[in-house]
Amino acid sequence: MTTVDAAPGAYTFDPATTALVIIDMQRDFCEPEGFGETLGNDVSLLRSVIPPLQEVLATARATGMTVIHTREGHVPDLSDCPPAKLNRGEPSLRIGDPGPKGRILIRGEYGHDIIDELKPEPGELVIDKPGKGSFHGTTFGAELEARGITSLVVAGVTTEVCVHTTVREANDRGYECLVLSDCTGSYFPEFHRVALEMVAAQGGIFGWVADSTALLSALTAQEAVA
Ligand code: TIU
Repeated sequence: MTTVDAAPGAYTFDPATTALVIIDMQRDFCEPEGFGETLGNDVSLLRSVIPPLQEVLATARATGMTVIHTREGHVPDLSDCPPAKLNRGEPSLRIGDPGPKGRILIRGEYGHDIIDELKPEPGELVIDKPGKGSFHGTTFGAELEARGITSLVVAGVTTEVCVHTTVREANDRGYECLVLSDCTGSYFPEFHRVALEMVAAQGGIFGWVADSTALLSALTAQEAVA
């Protein structure tokens, strides 16, 4: 077992039954002219996540941890996008509209795919999800069960939306979740801070929070022993 110095206390996990889950590091959220920007956000705020997450991803791969990527998006005919999502707010372009990076948040389009810096390797699972959470409308839960995964190290964007929804869904299903504070990001720095506090408050009501340095030193110490 490996132990990470985390809030609200030590997070103990077995790397063999733990998945690194990278949420929605897609061009549509992290680059200009995608879904995030059409919602009125400054997407450059998410880019600080990339360097530490690249390091965590490299270490997870080197130590043989399961790596899972998710992508938020919809089928081309939008049959999996309810009006409650499609008609929300006043975006300059709606989901499915043609944008500079292809149709906004549509599977198969350039903008929908994961950024080059965090490109999945062959053999890594990529879960396409129609919602904010990773379990709703996907095979994510079944894939975790098939692999014997019991703990999730969660990174990606945005902290208070898709990361939070996934962690809440996972916690209800019995998974122990560690959220990486510097590998998650939001268009709203205040929401990021408070979202992380919400995970670890009340004795860890949804899970644990640590930065990537704490995770990496725990994984490195474990490698030295092995
Ligand atoms: N992936 C994810 O968080 N989807 C969003 O729509 N996030 C926003 O913050 N808008």
